[in-house]
Amino acid sequence: MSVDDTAADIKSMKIRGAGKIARAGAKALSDFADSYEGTGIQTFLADLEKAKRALLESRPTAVSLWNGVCFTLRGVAGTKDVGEAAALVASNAEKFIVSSENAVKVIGEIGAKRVQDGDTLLTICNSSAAISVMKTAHRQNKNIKVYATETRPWRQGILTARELDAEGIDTTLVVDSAVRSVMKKVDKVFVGADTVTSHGSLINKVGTSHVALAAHEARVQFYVCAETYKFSPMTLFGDMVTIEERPSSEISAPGELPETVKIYNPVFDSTPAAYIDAIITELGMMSPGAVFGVMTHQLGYSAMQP
Ligand code: RI2
Repeated sequence: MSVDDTAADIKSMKIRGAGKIARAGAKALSDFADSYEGTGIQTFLADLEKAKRALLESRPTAVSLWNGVCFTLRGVAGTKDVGEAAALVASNAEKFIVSSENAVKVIGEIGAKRVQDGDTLLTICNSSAAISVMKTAHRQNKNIKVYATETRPWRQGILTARELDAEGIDTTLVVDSAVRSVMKKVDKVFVGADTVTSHGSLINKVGTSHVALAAHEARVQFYVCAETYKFSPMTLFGDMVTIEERPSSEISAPGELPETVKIYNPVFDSTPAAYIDAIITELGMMSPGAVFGVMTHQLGYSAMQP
């Protein structure tokens, strides 16, 4: 698929989910490089830069897209000709896609260790990483029940409920405002991540911070399922994460409200590290406080480049 079509599909949320948009970005760059017909390396690098910008501008919050795109273009500026550059883009993209899919599987295995037979779980939105934990626990014959929150305005909770049900998991859909009431029945919360900051806060679907507050109040464990390419290197340098605002039409149909009523539609929110028991990554489970060390020491210099 072309870079412009991929960027448009990410923007319209035809392709959505922090991991999926990162893989789609990597694949679009790989396809672009593969079908490139020019021969000048400088023009190719400039065109790649334009393609990178188009992808990064499609959605601003999930750092996974930024990391996936940057990983795919790593080392390309040092290549001698278009053939070498295109081959590097393709092999980087392939590496990123394979390792990111594998990370979701590993997170499922690590996270499932925290799920006990008989547990009732709760999740918000539609996170492949969080769903991987629930599916893995279920496949290990642990008897679990899951509450999926509807997740307005896009109602991705419907996707989650369908997916869990298809797996044979006992699933209950609740509206977002029921979270505090049902939390009394919940043992553990597993959510996904769009971005994890250097001090261990979570940026995820709007409403996640309410889920975390309700879990904290009810002394329910709150786990974040996040591949390490959702760690944001820019936050090491004090950058704030941009919270995407989407069109008002996603909340209210045209003509439904007087024109004087304003609509505000932020689609992510920030959950402070204090409300997070652990972050489950493909490298293992860690406390939010360990994110800084993992970012700077374990992931190395490349993870720190803004
Ligand atoms: P995985 C989604 O964003 C949700 O916020 C979800 O928690 C997060 O991406 C992570 O999803 P959106 O694209 O990468 O629906 O775990 O706005 O699939």
